[in-house]
Amino acid sequence: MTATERLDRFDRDGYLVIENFFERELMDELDQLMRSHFGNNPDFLHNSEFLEKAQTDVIPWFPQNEGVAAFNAVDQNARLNALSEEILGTGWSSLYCMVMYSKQGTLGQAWHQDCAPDSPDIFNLNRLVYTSDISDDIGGQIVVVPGSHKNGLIPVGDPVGEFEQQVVLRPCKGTLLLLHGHTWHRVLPIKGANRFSTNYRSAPAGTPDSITDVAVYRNMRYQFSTAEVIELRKSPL
Ligand SMILES: O=C(O)CCC(=O)C(=O)O
Ligand SMILES: [Fe+2]
Repeated sequence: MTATERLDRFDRDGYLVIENFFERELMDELDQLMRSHFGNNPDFLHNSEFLEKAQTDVIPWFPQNEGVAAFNAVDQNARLNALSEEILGTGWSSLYCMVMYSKQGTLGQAWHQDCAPDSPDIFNLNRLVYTSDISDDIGGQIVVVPGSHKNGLIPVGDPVGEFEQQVVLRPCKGTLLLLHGHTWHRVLPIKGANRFSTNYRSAPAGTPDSITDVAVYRNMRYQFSTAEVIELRKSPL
């Protein structure tokens, strides 16, 4: 795919999947680090209100804040940075790296937008890295609604209901998923094994660092820094 084709597709769909983007050796190394980190029986960091309302079972880890240098190999990858610049333009910045762990048997993640689509030009770009295969046996597939980054707020409704136009993605080990922060997305329940994904969030020049502090779910807006539901969303009926 040429740079123009990649950009057109990202602009049309609000996401772009590139298989075999990362070397298997690096994926193995990061996968090992995550498994040993979460092996020590992690505590759940979100409060139970979040768990209950968001129907989201994820334990985050920010390895770069703990100086785990192996994770720098992804955000120092020249090809990833060139691709990020194609989408975000000059002066873009890297926000943080977050590993997400979901235990076998948990709910996955309800539909959401990573940031509010209040203005079309203010958004984050997720750069998701999969260090092991996501398959139908294991579950944890990521579901997106193509083009929804241009459709404003995700409608109020069933947090885990289906959209007619949804597309189910099953990223393999080494896949890069670029996902616009306004795109409607969710993660299906985790059945066969523990699930890991790693997100290197980024944003265009001039975007506030707090861009991903408030996510929009179909039943609420949730602020992570204060662990608060800041708006309950209800249908007007
Ligand atoms: O883990 C995934 O595949 C997607 C997670 C997600 O929703 C996100 O990183 O914003
Ligand atoms: Fe998300």
